Amino acid sequence: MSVVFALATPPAKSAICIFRVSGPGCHKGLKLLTNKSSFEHGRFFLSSIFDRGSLVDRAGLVVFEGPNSYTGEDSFEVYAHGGLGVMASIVGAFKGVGFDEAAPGEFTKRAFLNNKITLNEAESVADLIDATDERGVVLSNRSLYGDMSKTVVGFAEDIDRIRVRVEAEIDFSDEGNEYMDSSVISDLDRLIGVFELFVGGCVNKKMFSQKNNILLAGPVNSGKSSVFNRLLGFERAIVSDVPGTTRDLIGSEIFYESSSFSVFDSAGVRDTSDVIEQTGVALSLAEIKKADLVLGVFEKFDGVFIDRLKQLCESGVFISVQNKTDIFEVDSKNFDCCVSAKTGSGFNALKNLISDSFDNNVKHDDYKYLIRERHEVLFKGVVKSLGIALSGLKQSEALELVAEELKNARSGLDEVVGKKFSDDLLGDIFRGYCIGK
Ligand SMILES: Nc1nc2c(ncn2[C@@H]2O[C@H](COP(=O)(O)OP(=O)(O)OP(=O)(O)O)[C@@H](O)[C@H]2O)c(=O)[nH]1
Ligand SMILES: [Mg+2]
Repeated sequence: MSVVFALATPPAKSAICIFRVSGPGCHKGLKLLTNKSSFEHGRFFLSSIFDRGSLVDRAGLVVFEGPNSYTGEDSFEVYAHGGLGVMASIVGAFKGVGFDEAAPGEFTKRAFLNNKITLNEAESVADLIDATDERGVVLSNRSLYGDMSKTVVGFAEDIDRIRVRVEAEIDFSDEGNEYMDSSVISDLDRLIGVFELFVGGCVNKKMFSQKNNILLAGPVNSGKSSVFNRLLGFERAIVSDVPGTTRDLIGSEIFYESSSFSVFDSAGVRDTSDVIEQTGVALSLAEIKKADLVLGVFEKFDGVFIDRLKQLCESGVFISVQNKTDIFEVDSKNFDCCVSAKTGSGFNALKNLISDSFDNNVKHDDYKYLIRERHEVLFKGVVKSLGIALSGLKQSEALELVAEELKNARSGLDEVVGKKFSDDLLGDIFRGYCIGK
């Protein structure tokens, strides 16, 4: 393994930047960079860093000795001043002592290859970094630091124990003895039940992170773009008094309390002869069907229009919002929420409504672990193999086939934790990581 380095913080001007370095021999390189002959391990200290004799920065350093490090290798971290010039100079200094630039996810990949973490835990590291709200953090942490790997390995061992009993059965029958341990069937039945319960407690990241799409829809000129901007806290969409200003979907993220949402502004719905606007309107109508939450923005009550939007809302929740309450009379009888994008009045109530509607929708406490598509496919395969094995046992089919299915099930679980993996799989998993993780 070579010595690799990477910037672990974004490549932008900041108070400090952090570099990570890992690989056998990296401490030798650090001696050249610092002119020091030894280091105290696991303790923060200050040191000058030199590039071929000239001072680059006086920085904080922590040195780790393998296997007691993130990667399991000798490694160290540098906390330097966060200037772009300093960063470039440190990169030059590292290259000068023969360190190589790390690939995305290289540190976590090494941690996996050095048995510091399982493959699904390595995946959870990326999921934790990807998480944009508290729910994602809670679930990724459960997969990363909880007992998910241990549970999966436990199931694999339980399957093995049953397979050993089935194989003993095969040996018995080879010797002409008829011996059927009926508890094998009930034990496998019970195991399948417990495993299915475990799988039911897992939520696919794809499904989970696709939630929380909010769409602003309604008639032209009702102030959708103004409400959108006010929700974001900055001027993202163009606002004008010309009806039909917004022609396209405009998206952004909002963070409220511990949640984040994707919000989209859309073209006002009206009959128009303008071809571009027609396309925008068609897009709005299509998006209403897909959104998790539609905020129908109106100036005044229009029951027919509101009903039309509600009907289009196939899978999501609909909230009717009256805007421009600074110039129109507040109509709280007919609207779920009354706001003024101009003055900001009513926006706390609107944000609470949004937040509550998702809290009711996505009960993340129902789930224990955040998993990926790869895990879901493997878990489904395991359930299928166990089911075939069970019906094989019940119908006294060839026990060799039953043993084979149990082996397949075990192998699926091995792939989840990474006891079995291919280079292609590792490539696919780590390609999407941040540099420096
Ligand atoms: N008085 C008042 N005017 C508002 C308010 N919100 C928006 N407006 C005005 O209403 C006009 C239309 O606002 P937009 O936000 O562009 O409305 P829109 O619904 O996005 O319009 P289209 O994209 O054309 O469908 C602009 O002149 C805004 O300044 C409000 O709360 N009070
Ligand atoms: Mg608009």
